[in-house]
Amino acid sequence: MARIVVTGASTGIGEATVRRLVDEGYSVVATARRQERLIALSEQTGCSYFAADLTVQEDIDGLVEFLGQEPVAGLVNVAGGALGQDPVASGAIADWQRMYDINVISTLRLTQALLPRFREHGGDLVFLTSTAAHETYPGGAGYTAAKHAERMIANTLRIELVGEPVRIIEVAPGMVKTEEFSKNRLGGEDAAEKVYQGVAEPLVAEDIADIIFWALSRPKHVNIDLVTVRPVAQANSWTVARSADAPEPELPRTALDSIK
Ligand code: 8X3
Repeated sequence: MARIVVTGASTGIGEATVRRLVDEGYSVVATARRQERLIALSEQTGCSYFAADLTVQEDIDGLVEFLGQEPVAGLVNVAGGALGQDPVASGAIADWQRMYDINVISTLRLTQALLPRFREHGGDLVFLTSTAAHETYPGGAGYTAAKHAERMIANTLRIELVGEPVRIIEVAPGMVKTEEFSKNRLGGEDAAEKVYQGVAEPLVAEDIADIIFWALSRPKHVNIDLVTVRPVAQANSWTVARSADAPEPELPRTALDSIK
């Protein structure tokens, strides 16, 4: 049974990925900061877990020790997220630094820690970036900068490791309605709800878990470089079809106003 490590496993896409991979017969090691959520997930799915803050090297080392010498077939880097939607002119430095830390440096740390095994025995590295890794939009620069940087880890590794038995897979979702992404970004339920208001069927975490499973389960000589995925109601980061009675979310409009 192939063993896969999934980060960001306490909620949203990470959690859905753990559930899907377990259902598909993988042995999954779930990691995230919130131990109580991991315990519940483990009880429900049978995954194993290790609570870790991936911004802390000691926790990375602890996770590697927990994994021991048993083979690891893959790492799915889901942990990350957005903070704020301020224009560049007033973006909070601390938010930008934190986004760089959780999306880029944490991913780098764990990737570096597991890479020697993958190079020796083969393995899959999945990077859950975002359409924000490919586009930008008013109010988005802190997040898009971090996601572009995370994507460069994947793009560069694919070149550096060419010919080695390591698959480098990027999955870049657009609008996915999850429990926490927009709430964490905008600081509250109400603001988060507006992001999805009037949008017919935003993607859900299970849609992305499905793609991650699909990419991992291709024959070993097939590398899915990139999957970009959005709901039908979204054309790009700033073009979203909403029902007539739904207001445009306030924050992007504020950001647009501020650059006029
Ligand atoms: C989430 C997509 O549009 O909020 O990663 O940047 S977006």
